[in-house]
Amino acid sequence: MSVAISSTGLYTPPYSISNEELVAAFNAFAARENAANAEAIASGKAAAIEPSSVAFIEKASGIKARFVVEKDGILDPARMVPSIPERPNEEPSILAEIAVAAAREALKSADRQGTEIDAVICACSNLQRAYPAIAIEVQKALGAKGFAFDMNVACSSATFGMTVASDMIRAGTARAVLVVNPEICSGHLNFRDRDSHFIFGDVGTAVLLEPAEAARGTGAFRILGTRLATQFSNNIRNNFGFLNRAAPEGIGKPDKLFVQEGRKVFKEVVPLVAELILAHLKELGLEPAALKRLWLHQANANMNELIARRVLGRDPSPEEAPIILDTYANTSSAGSVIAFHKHREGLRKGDLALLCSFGAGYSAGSVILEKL
Ligand code: CO8
Repeated sequence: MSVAISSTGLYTPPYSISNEELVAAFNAFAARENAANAEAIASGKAAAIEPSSVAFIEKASGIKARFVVEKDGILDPARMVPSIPERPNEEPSILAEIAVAAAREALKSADRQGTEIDAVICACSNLQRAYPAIAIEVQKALGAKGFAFDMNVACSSATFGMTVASDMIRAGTARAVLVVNPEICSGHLNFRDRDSHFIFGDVGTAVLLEPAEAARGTGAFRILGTRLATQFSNNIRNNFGFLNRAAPEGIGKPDKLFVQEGRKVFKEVVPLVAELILAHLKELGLEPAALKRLWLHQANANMNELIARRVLGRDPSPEEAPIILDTYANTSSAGSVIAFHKHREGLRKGDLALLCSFGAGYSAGSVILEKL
């Protein structure tokens, strides 16, 4: 039996922050800190915080703006953290809310009801709480049957989630599986860190998987194969966790947020991903030239160009390897799903394409698709 992606859904938060706005807030924060530490800086005991730059951000990453669930707190130089009030347990949690919004769009475009779903996987890089699982809250909100669970493989959560869903459908564990990817990256981004303050945005995506013969969506794709890879690295790390309270001296330190060695990540992940894709194509007996579209993880525009070039053996056209990070920034696991959601027109029945993620872990996932 073959499995298909029958539809997708996207929730885009209401606020966008341009590079100009973000850099103005960062530079106001830096000026405040430098003024407060003027003596230490003058005596060489502390280093001044260097200003951020719009031109640098755009050139180094391709990012021009990002969507966020809350904007004022991020842009307040005295705060630099989104302001997201806690909600009573009786109300939907924000992560479930944005997952449900994306899921409803996916259900609608596949002409399915929530009751026809028998498994929900919430696959994302930052879960709001330890338990109960966000996925179970989403399952209840949609009136879905069966079971639900959360999983986290950072930026590769969506492709790993799709692999699990596809395998479960083929094994008969479930029939229609929703994989949701709610990513509130602004909650784990250090907006006071010049090296990374521009990288992430918030979003929610959903992918509905079913047996290919049952797929009703107009933009459905058969999954020809999935291939996953992981390789341990400390170059992208976040030490936030339940044991922090057992070592209170570390609470609030920068390592409890997203931290990376961006250059090393770039250099090490590009070959890892290109090799994964090429090995996957070979395993399926397919030529790289047969790929009509590459929906790649959206972390860095230059990185995507390099990966696409290594796979295709030539420069990709903008249509072949669509970029959405200019307006969404890096949305962790949701990035390649947004690219797929927004840029899958123009393909004909039988055309081959690739959806691919890569990120912390390191982790990478390749999903080879055929247009139905
Ligand atoms: N403004 C001006 N100058 C700057 C800034 C800035 N904001 N930041 C750095 N610079 C300066 C540096 O100081 C440096 O100066 P000098 O040359 O004098 O030392 C110079 O610019 C160059 O700095 P870098 O070498 O750091 O810059 P790069 O060209 O490497 O670009 C990038 C930095 C854009 C971060 C790039 O390295 C990159 O995109 N790398 C890949 C990153 C990647 O793919 N990461 C994946 C992580 S995502 C993931 O796995 C999900 C995790 C879970 C999500 C968590 C949500 C928060």
